[in-house]
Amino acid sequence: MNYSRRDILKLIGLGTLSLGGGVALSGCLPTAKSGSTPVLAEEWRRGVCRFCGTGCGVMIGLRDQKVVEVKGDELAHNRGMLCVKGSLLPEILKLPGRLQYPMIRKNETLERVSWDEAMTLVAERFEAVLRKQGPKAVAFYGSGQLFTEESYTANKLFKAGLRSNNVDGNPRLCMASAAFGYVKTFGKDEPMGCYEDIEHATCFFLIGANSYECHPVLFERILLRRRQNRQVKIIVVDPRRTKTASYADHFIQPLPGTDLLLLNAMAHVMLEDGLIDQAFIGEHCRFQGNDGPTNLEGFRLFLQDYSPEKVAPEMGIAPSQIREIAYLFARSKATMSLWTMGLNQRTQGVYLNTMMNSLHLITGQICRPGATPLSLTGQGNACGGVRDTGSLAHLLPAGRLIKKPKHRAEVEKLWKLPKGTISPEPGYHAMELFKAMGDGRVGCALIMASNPMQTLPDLTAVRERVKKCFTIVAEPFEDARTLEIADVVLPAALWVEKEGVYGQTERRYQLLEKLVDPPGEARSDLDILIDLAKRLKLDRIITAHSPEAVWKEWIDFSAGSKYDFSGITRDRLKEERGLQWPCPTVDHPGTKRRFVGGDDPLVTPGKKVEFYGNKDKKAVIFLRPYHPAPERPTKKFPLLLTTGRVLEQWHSGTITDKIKELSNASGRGKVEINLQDAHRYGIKMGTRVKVVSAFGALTLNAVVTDTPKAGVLFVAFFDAKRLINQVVAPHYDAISKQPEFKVTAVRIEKV
Ligand SMILES: Nc1nc2c(c(=O)[nH]1)N[C@H]1C(S)=C(S)[C@@H](COP(=O)(O)OP(=O)(O)OC[C@H]3O[C@@H](n4cnc5c(=O)[nH]c(N)nc54)[C@H](O)[C@@H]3O)O[C@H]1N2
Ligand SMILES: Nc1nc2c(c(=O)[nH]1)N[C@H]1C(S)=C(S)[C@@H](COP(=O)(O)OP(=O)(O)OC[C@H]3O[C@@H](n4cnc5c(=O)[nH]c(N)nc54)[C@H](O)[C@@H]3O)O[C@H]1N2
Ligand code: SF4
Ligand SMILES: [Mo]
Repeated sequence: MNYSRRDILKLIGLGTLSLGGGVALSGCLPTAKSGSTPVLAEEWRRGVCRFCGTGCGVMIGLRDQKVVEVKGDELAHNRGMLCVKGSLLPEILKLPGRLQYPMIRKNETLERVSWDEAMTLVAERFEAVLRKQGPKAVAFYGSGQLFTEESYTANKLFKAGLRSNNVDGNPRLCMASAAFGYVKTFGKDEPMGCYEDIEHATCFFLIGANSYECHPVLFERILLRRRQNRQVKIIVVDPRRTKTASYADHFIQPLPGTDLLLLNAMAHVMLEDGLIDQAFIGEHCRFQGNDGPTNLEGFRLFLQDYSPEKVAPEMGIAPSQIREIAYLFARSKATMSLWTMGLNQRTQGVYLNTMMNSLHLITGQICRPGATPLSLTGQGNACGGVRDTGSLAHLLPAGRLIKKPKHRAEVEKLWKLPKGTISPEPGYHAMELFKAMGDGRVGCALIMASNPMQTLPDLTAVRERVKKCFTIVAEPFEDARTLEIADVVLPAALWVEKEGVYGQTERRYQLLEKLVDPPGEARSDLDILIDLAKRLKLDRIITAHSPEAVWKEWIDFSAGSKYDFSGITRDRLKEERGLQWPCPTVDHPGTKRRFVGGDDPLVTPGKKVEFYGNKDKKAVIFLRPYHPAPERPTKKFPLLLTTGRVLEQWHSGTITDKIKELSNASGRGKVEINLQDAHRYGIKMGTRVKVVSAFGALTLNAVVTDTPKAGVLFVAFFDAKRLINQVVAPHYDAISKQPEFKVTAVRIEKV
């Protein structure tokens, strides 16, 4: 797979690829159909892409015990399609800079040691801190990129074994607002819809999602749907005219941080103009105001303040645009909403998520093929690995909460623990954890499959603070910025160098088998956790010692819960292209649409729709007042910085920035500035500018473009040598604790 830069640009260019006689419409490669790749593989095995939450099935070609090529799995949900990152998967196992052996920091430098020496020290430090400060002083920071078995084991080791609820991870930066949104509305987390809804929808509402670059295979599917049916409309809401927006039938370009005005105004129009589904609301919903229960009339009164005319000026858009999309959303045969970080990474992230659910409920655009709210998951295993297993500081497995005595008792029984083992106090969420690591409250922390010293907000302060804590980092690459704060480094296996299960956006679990050996002495995260459990004399709690055994324990645990996937056995995962839960028995085919009778086995027989996550089986419509983001343009900081991603790079770039073809195509980190602003500040293409906020500063080259709205700057966060998170503000949502990566007030200075 030797793509030149020109090839990559061509591949991601528009309409240049052949797809089963047709044309690929976005940044995807129809690799399964590609005839140009020479066939090298001796053997083909099934797997899953390690990158985004789309969770594409891949066929992995092996030769001489090495991965030599991949192609999209034609029988998986992605139907043979892969994006550029997926197509280059074989490269990720050949990258330079792999950590080969454990290291311990001695006199400032990391020095090679044996696994035994490293793990002895790790166990000693955990024990010492536990003895001195108790369970609240130890912590685990994990990832939506660990396998389910790994997150489950870490969660159990800490919450049951060490009695510490300090288990959190990067999904806090990513999915927390969406998870809270689902729980608030429907009583349980995880989307109800599925990818197949794309083939039924007639209106797509994409808000705060740049799917062309971040979920390319799904976006491709949306474009194909529109090509086949001219009635289909795409609405995009984004402060930047992204590649995604360039395909929109209706593009709304608000100022960052103002979306709740838009969603409330859409609801206002729907109620005033009779676009709602009274029968559906009456049967399946109840209303909740800030001071207690209310009703449709209460909702109508609340929305009086949100007429399009009132809110449009603050958003920087026209009132007619709001009316237009409110009608489209409500009147289309089937409306599917897709959203990601533009809504989640916001101080009103949970409000925005519940409001998205509410728009579907009041219009009855829900629980029918094509009609569904679908929050897109970022990482490949944030849903299956972290949300389902409850690996966050306030959660317990399968939709349970630490603060509920009944839930703790259930988990104690399932894990065969003495009553009262699980601490009733939620642990530190990510933002608090990294404070606690700095002020002595947390003395020993294990970080796995995340690179927080590049990806947390308010990095200038955080990087200085955390040096105090004894930190262990399990990581495959020697240049990950988090290694700078590590006292112990553990070399980790990557992707198909180990075995495990991924669970993606549409509740589908898929298996990845181990196909090659990791380099040097690198080990899987599961092996590291099991070793640690043994050394801490907790092997009576961590009894499952292989991915297969952990999976068996986990599916048995899920039996009878609202997350029931006890029918998703390892054997079935080996045979089938993933399975969607609920799936309570081995002969159950899995559930495409949750809460829908005839499809979801947990719905009472005879019912068409049942929101069984809540006791009264109703979904909740909340009245959500808009508050401006804490960061607003001021005289000193007149612009708004928003941050995010580019197609070719994955997060902190530890993997993708080493793949020449990808890093060439993306270029270095830079600041996008609107033509108007550039003119005002005398900035040209390539001018060196310093982006300054109240929290930090960073110098970058400018790119003058019409992508961001006037007054808005954009910087992607992949570049390890240009840490934009030094500039990003520390604010977070009061409910989900998810940081507001998308809105920071800044100024620019020419350098
Ligand atoms: N290529 C690539 N793909 C990825 C990833 C990656 O690193 N690289 N990461 C994966 C992960 S973990 C995630 S979470 C997803 C993220 O997927 P996305 O959320 O689609 O990606 P982002 O670039 O973070 O942000 C999306 C858009 O939100 C817009 N935005 C900013 N502020 C606002 C606002 O106030 N309102 C609205 N409506 N929009 C706003 C930005 O301009 C941006 O275009 O991508 C996944 N896929
Ligand atoms: N400014 C800004 N910052 C953001 C965001 C944003 O939109 N704007 N988005 C946030 C979001 S949504 C997310 S999800 C986070 C992502 O933040 P991170 O998870 O911190 O970013 P990654 O680069 O994916 O870090 C994963 C690390 O794990 C390593 N790794 C890969 N595979 C394995 C494995 O199998 N085992 C182990 N032990 N290590 C492995 C990688 O080399 C890498 O160092 O970033 C957040 N930060
Ligand atoms: S869309 Fe996501 S899962 Fe699919 S190939 Fe691309 S990065 Fe991998
Ligand atoms: Mo994410």
